[in-house]
Amino acid sequence: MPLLRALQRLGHRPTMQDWPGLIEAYRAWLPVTAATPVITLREGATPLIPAPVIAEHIGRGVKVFLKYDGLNPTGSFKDRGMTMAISKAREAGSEAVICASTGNTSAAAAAYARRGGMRAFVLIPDGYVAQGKLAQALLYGAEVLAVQGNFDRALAIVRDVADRYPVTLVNSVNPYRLQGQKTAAFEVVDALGEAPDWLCIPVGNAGNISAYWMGFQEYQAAGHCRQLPRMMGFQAAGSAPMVLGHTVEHPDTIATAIRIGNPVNREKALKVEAESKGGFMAVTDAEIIEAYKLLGSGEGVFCEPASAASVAGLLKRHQEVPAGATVVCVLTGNGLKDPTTAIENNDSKFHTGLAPETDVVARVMGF
Ligand code: AN7
Repeated sequence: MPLLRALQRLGHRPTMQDWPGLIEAYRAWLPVTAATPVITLREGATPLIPAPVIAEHIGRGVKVFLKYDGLNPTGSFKDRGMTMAISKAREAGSEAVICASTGNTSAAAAAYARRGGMRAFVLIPDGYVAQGKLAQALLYGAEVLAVQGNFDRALAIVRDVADRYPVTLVNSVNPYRLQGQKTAAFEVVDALGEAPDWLCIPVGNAGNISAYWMGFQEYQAAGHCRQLPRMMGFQAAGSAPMVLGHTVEHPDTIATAIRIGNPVNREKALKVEAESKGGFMAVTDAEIIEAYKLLGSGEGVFCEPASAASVAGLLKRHQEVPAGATVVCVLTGNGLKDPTTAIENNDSKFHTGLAPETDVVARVMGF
């Protein structure tokens, strides 16, 4: 930021083109070399938005910010991991990638793979992917395979396929994914000038919480922040293996993005919990929807239901937040991903079938 201000004083008007995408922006922190073909859609640099309405619900001078990663090119944080995973796959000469997905990974994998000239195979749980995400995977040119099983089953299959055939696995077991995703923590510290006291984040496969922790730790080791946040991971009550301490055979929640019963990054995430003095907690679908609506109608921020779990969790645990603390809630995906849930869950007035007359409209408005 100081550099940008200095450039502005010299008459430079900042534009989006100043942001080269996260690999170039954080190249020194990432496992790339001059030989890595950078496949980017200029992801990253997402806003950290103050959330005064949520802060007021909590009170005691607590400051709340939303890391709105729904503003990435395909509308979710998955772009951070995918620019890395796809660039490295291309570097290794791969011609096809595969993933299992509750939706967002499939959209990101499809976009980046096609941009890199590769085939993208995506396995999704048949009937449990939000409409916008399916639309994206298809439009980006993925080969979509809907299986009659949940995400966990689909992940087991793609791991098998990637073991046996010449396709690169780009789920978060691919280490380059978490390397890319850790840049979100860098951006939070770059924006605040320090790490927050709490980091609230939705948890499915537990990759993102592990990536954030890696980012905060690396930044602290380099002296970019003094403290580390407590990492607070929130799962949907019907899909809460990290909270229950065991696999959930039949995960269920309105937040289909985190409808995951057997998180592959379980061990990493347990370490994050211990090292950060954080915790995993469950929020009900009703609590998720309340937070989702409050974010929309109170803050003007439209995220998908899974993302709202971070705010639902903060509201649920608000008494434990120290007075004056700074809290960042990660909003992992854009609300436009899942229009069905928004249309079915809101408190807004929607008058239909009105006669096209000024008097009629005015009367309905209450005049
Ligand atoms: C909006 O797309 O697993 O705990 O296949 O889409 O790192 O798994 C999505 C996960 C949170 C959970 N918020 O992140 C997939 C997929 C949104 C998500 C998560 C997902 P992790």
